[in-house]
Amino acid sequence: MADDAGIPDLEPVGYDGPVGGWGSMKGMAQVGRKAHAEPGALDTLRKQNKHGGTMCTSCAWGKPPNPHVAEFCENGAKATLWDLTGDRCGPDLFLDRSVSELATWSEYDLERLGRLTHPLRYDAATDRYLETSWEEAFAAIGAELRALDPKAVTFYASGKAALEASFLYGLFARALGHNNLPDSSNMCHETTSIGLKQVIGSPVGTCTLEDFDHCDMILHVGQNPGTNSPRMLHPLQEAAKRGCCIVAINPLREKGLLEFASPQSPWQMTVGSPTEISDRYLQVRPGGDIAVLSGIAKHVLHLEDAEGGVLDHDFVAQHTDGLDDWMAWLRDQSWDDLERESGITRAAMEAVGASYARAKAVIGVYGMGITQHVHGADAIGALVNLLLLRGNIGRQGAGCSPVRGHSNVQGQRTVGITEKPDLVPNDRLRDLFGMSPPMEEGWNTNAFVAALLEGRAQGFIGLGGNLARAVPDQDRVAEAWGRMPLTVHVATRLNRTHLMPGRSSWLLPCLVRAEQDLQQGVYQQVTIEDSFSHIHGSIGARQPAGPHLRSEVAIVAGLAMATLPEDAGLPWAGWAADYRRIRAAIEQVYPDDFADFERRIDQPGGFYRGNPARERQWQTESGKAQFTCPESLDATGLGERPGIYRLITLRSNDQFNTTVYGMSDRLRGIEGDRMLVMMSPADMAAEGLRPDQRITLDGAADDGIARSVAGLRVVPYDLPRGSLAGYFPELNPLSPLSRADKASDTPAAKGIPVRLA
Ligand SMILES: Nc1nc2c(c(=O)[nH]1)N[C@H]1C(S)=C(S)[C@@H](COP(=O)(O)OP(=O)(O)OC[C@H]3O[C@@H](n4cnc5c(=O)[nH]c(N)nc54)[C@H](O)[C@@H]3O)O[C@H]1N2
Ligand SMILES: Nc1nc2c(c(=O)[nH]1)N[C@H]1C(S)=C(S)[C@@H](COP(=O)(O)OP(=O)(O)OC[C@H]3O[C@@H](n4cnc5c(=O)[nH]c(N)nc54)[C@H](O)[C@@H]3O)O[C@H]1N2
Ligand SMILES: [Mo]
Repeated sequence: MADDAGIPDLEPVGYDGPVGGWGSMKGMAQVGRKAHAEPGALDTLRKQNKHGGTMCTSCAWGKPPNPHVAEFCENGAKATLWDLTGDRCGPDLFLDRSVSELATWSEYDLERLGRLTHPLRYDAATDRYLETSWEEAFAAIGAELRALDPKAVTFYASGKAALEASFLYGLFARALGHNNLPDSSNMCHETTSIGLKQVIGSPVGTCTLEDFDHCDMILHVGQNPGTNSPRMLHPLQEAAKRGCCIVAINPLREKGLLEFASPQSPWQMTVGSPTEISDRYLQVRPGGDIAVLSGIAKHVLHLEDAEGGVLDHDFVAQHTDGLDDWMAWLRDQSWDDLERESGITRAAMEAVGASYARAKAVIGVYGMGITQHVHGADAIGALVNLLLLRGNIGRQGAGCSPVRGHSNVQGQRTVGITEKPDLVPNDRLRDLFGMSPPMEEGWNTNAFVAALLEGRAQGFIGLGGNLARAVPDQDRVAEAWGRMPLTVHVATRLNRTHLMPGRSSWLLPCLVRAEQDLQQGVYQQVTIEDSFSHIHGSIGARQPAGPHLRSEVAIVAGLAMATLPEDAGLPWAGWAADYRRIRAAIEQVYPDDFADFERRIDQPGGFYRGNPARERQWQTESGKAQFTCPESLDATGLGERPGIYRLITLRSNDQFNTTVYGMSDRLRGIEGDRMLVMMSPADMAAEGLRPDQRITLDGAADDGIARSVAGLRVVPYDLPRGSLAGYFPELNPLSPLSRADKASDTPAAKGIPVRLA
């Protein structure tokens, strides 16, 4: 039953309840039709996330060694079909349309134009992007880059480019003389990179995919698997069938989680039946996670006092630091405060605490719901405090599992995409390549935005992404962006950031991962790292979308050669000719992670680059895993102010970040548009609002800057009172640059203070 886009015929990954099943098949087919996907796309899907195939460009969920017949999900299929569209956005299209005109189009309409096919140069006189040659583009960009102060140049990376291109990109920046390497991770799991590292000494999760087969409790905090990592539904379903207790902590009752949080499993909760579902689904206030996790922990400590035998005393004594201080802090937290800040009843927190005290192996899963807060790192600390009490890190079926976003975002950091020079093996770069890497800290995403707004940013290269739309203070950024003398984008499809040209602006079209990457007559393989620190080979089999496209590796190498002095001594051409040489260089620079790299790529399920925290070696300041006291129970840091709502910005089921596939948020039952705000019926009644009424939201940050988004349709939704939810990137003008996680600078996209205009 393949439809006219030649799509289904294959079952999506294992799960066939309401989240997967026919609904998702339909969603996929619709995108397939809309994307005008090429017939060969089906073959790519068949091999997606399997050994010898292409690794999905959607999320970073693990790729099992024994894949399902179809190891892809609805949204992974959408991403592939979107990449393999038959539509082309060639130079002709720009002849009829000025850049100013295109800049008024929506993300959705722009991306639907299809794949970029030619290198393009912005012509200010006609306000058009015009066809150019690679030679002209490289030479002109190289000359511009040489003329600029390298410290005013930014190289952004958006989590998709594979290890090979990312490694070269980092080297290029350092050879040019800057560490301005912001990446999408700065807006995403930077809180993990800093916060998790502080408490367990590892900047990444400690679990592997197999751990999900052995846990008997999952604390699932602030992550939406049904939409953002649908292949995770399979292990969740298996776990639920086994009787694993799954506790969801989320202000929205997300469909993908509700099904598992239903009280059908044999696990018995301690609280009576009418509240049973919500006891497993803690509908926390935005930013209430520190309070709820601390409340759960408080009850665990109470049970230890009352009954004993709850804490893993050996583990705590041998492996942790700071327990006494934290227990003293926790004793001071009243249940009233914990209830008020979390919006969860004491009974519910105690019920989960009692389950936790009995569970043998617990995994703490989390996502943007806790990382994107002013006290996000403290929320991660609160989750880790709880896990440490019973030694739930560093053994089978237990651990901490941040669900990463972009398919190679974790890997980009592993191979040097970072603004922090102390995360880079600079000595090896000196020894191996004769480089003098800069030692000053560079710009992360927020620092770049601040520099941009102050007129200090002079040149921008984007290896993918749509940065002007993804950052906070979108309106202010849009005004400033075109003032940069140089903007360059390596991209697959047109987006809004491309349409904010600087004086010298270039669009460089690249291959997608599913396409053949032929260099010197040999099809090249690339590698990516998933959320579980497993490295996978990925090979593209589809014909490229046009003869002029180049690989990201070739483009980065081309730019580097055109910019750096010839005697800089880095073998760019040789690297671009044979990616095995890049992997050999990665292995030399990172021997611990990538020993025997080339051979191990062939391992089904990827090879594990290891994680000391999993072995209970804690690379923290104290040398132990750290209990920590949060600065505040309220992760938003907002407190209570009359008339101020906490706005959550999140993803629909029909988008990948700023790439909007359609207007259907199927799992939330919302269809038709994205300019909306979800609100609890009780708050609607209190404000005198009707469903579908259009309202304006004003920003309410106390930094004196006016922010506003108009024309938002009110959608009644089951949310805690005082909170609102709507879509990223449409609501980003409301997100203030001044509000970010204190430890990591991750924008606080989940607790945005707003009021109704
Ligand atoms: N299909 C698809 N897949 C994707 C993406 C995509 O856009 N589309 N994006 C990718 C990327 S880059 C990333 S980073 C991930 C993002 O994946 P997620 O981490 O799931 O990110 P969000 O969609 O922003 O949703 C976060 C969840 O947190 C909840 N939440 C909001 N505020 C709070 C809070 O204060 N506390 C708690 N406990 N929960 C809260 C929201 O209700 C929502 O369920 O997904 C990746 N995968
Ligand atoms: N308010 C709010 N803001 C947020 C978030 C939020 O939850 N709320 N989430 C944040 C998060 S978690 C993230 S990760 C960022 C995302 O920020 P970005 O990573 O900057 O944005 P994307 O939408 O993923 O980038 C999409 C563009 O990448 C290009 N592209 C697609 N595939 C490829 C490829 O294979 N190669 C290349 N070179 N280019 C490609 C296309 O041109 C496409 O238009 O947004 C952040 N912003
Ligand atoms: Mo992300």
